Amino acid sequence: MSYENFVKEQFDKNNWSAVAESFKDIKDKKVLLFTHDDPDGLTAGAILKKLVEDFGGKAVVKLPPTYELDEGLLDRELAKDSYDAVIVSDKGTVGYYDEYVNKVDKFIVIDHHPPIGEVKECLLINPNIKGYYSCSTSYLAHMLMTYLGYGSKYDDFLALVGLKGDWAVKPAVDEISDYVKDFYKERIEGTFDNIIKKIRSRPTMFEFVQREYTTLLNQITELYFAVGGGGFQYFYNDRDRELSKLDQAKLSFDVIEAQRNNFNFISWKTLEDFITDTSDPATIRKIFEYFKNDWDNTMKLFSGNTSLIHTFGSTDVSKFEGDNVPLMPMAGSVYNNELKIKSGKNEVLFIMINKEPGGGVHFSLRATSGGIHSGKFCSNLARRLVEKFNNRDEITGGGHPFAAECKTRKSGVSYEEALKVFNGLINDMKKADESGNRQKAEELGMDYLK
Ligand SMILES: [Mn+2]
Repeated sequence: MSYENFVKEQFDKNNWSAVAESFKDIKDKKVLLFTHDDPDGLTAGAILKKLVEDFGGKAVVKLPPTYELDEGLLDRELAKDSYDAVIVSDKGTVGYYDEYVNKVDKFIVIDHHPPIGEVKECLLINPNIKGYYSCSTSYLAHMLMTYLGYGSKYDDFLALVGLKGDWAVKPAVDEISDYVKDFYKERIEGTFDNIIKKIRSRPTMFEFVQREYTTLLNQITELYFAVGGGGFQYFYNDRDRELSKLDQAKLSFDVIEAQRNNFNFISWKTLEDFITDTSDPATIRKIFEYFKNDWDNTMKLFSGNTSLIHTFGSTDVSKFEGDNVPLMPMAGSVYNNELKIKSGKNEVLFIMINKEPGGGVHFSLRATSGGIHSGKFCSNLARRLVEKFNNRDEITGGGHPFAAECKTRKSGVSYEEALKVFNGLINDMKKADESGNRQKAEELGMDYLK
């Protein structure tokens, strides 16, 4: 099928045309665009901003540190100017977003995460309400742009980077999600071959099933991750006086936007060629060096401080506890694969728990199978923490079957208290496992019992 036909089919099947229609009268209007500060969110934001501008509107982009859009933040931003529409991109599909729709003429959510609760009132594009199609918000933004008759090679590239950032395309191991195949064949292969070609070079954070090959795409996406703080606000302001006032998420977005007018991808052979073409090579090089150092240090910490806590079905659950550990989730994906080698036939769920410098606790899960649903685990953990300590604005959790996060941030919940709730959840899982209580097991994300 042609990519355009695929897009049309998806819009018809999912009733997304209303969302597309809502862009058509955006001329001279002001749009407030919240997008996630990870590579997918940044690239999705750049595509959506361009789309608003293509229709003659103006978009103000915000990259808040919390994943879900907090009502207080939304209200504060809306009070600063008069906006006709809000777009929330790659920031979850959350039931309580429905409570925001009356704050503005149009409230649009574009997202690929499995929903938390039910969204009925928002203008929504999300293919993962029922099933699960591996993709990215950058790709959904690109589909929307394509449906509306816009696009460019640069937008194809941005969609690709977001897909890489969220693991939907893995050119180093020849794995491309079914949901993006038509796009990949038509727009990427034959055009961006120098970017998706396998090369022997430093393995990136994306090389966790093998470490032999990478691609320039993997390297560029990792670089955007490093520069933008990766959605985890891994910032280097305190390391270097020259970086002390830098807003890294904004720098990453600005670099992505600036490259639209300097897109010499054909001449890119190495990551350094790419960096040289960006709008701020010196700062980018500096941040990337800090990132690589942190990465190596975290891998060393994992190998010294990880232990097996329980085996559920054929999934070995291992736990790491650390204090102020940078890059934990990404390095955890690579370490998770080392654990898998040790576990032999068994699958692995690696749970990392980090005491954050700001006082919060960060739980990060990486799995080699969907046997225990990481996203359900984290949303259950967050729900229990909220039930006990309140503060829904600070405590959040959720994610994909293989990768998920839960953070307590500034909720004031201590490390010990958070760990108690975590241990309670693990104990309830053990009980459900022993009793074979299917309903309870399903609720707890123990999908291996299905
Ligand atoms: Mn995403």
